[in-house]
Formats: sequence, C-alpha cells, structure tokens
Amino acid sequence: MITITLVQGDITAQHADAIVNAANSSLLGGGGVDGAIHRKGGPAILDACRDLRASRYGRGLPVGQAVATTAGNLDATWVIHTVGPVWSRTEDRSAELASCYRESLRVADELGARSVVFPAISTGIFGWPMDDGARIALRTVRDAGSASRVAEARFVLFGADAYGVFEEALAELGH
Ligand code: AR6
Repeated sequence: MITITLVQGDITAQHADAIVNAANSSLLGGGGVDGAIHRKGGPAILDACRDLRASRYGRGLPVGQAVATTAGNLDATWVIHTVGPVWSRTEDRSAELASCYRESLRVADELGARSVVFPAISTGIFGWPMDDGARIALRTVRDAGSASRVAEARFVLFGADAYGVFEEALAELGH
C-alpha cells in the first residue's frame, strides 16, 4: 500500500529518499524541473549523467525509462531521471507517460527508497494537458505502488492551478 500526497512548491526544496527528474533523453540537462535539479543539486549529478551516457546509455535514455544517480546537494539520496513523451494531438502516448511513473517506482524500489517525490512529468515544456497528466500519474502510481515497498509517493506541483487539478484527480480516484 502506497500513500499518495500532494504538495505545492518547488521539487528541489523537498526532502525525500528519491527525487524524480523530468529529464530528456540526453540526460545532460535542460529547463524546467531538470534545470532546477541540476542548478541546486550541483555538478555531481551531471557527472553521473555523463558517466551513464558513456556506458549504459550511449544513445541516451529512451522515453518511458528511468535511471538513478546521486542527488548531489539536494536533500535526498537519489535523483531518478525519467524521460516523458512530448504531447501529441495525433498519437496517444499515454502508455509512455504511465511507463515513466512505473519505471521510476521500480528503480526506487530496487534502491530501497521509501519516499519518492514526483513532478507532473511532461506537463511543462513537453506540453501534456495537466488534467490528463494528473489522471495518468495518480492512477499509475496507485496501481504500481501497491506492489512496491515505497511507502510515500509525493507529487510536488508548481503553482496553485496544478495543485488544484491534482487534488481533483486524486478525489476522482477515491483517494
Ligand atoms: N518544481 C516542481 N515543479 C516544477 C518545477 C519545480 N522547480 N519547475 C517546473 N515545474 P518540465 P517536461 C513543473 O518542463 O514537461 C526540460 O528541458 C512544470 O510547471 O520541467 O517533462 C527537460 O530537459 C510542469 O507542470 O518537464 C526536457 O527537455 C512540470 O513541472 C523537458 O524540459 C513538468 O515541466 C521535459 O519537459
């Protein structure tokens, strides 16, 4: 059984065992959550990402997958990088978005993390509508979380609007 909580704020200010990063396939940084995590976490995270590019992920991290590094100076032990799909009007990429949450939880479970914080993956620069993104996020974490040892999944939403959308989606889920 996993407990899902919602917080409004900046994900880089959170304390948890693992912080999930909404990365891109290059693993070498970007804007949004990714930029904030690298800025606040410091160069150790980028060093670890470069090592991953030089070894397991020479072609980058595929969409829907997840991989962990140190959390550098963040108040966490690990950052779990995952690559969300870019929103498409013509193609349903929901399975890839769900996979980001499932794979991040799987990696967290492997590491022994008990608390994991998530951003609303793909709902910023990648353009996914917040309400649909929230439904996919919450349903997937609830379902995958029941089989994991992760005790808390905390969604950190940037701003009151995103928080409100998640609150409504969580209520719809009967949580
Ligand atoms: N804390 C919590 N949430 C945040 C923060 C923060 N500090 N900053 C933004 N958000 P995004 P994506 C919200 O763009 O859509 C990067 O360049 C934001 O309002 O971070 O998956 C990567 O390198 C939105 O609701 O991620 C990729 O190229 C949500 O977090 C690309 O952006 C996700 O927005 C990934 O795009």
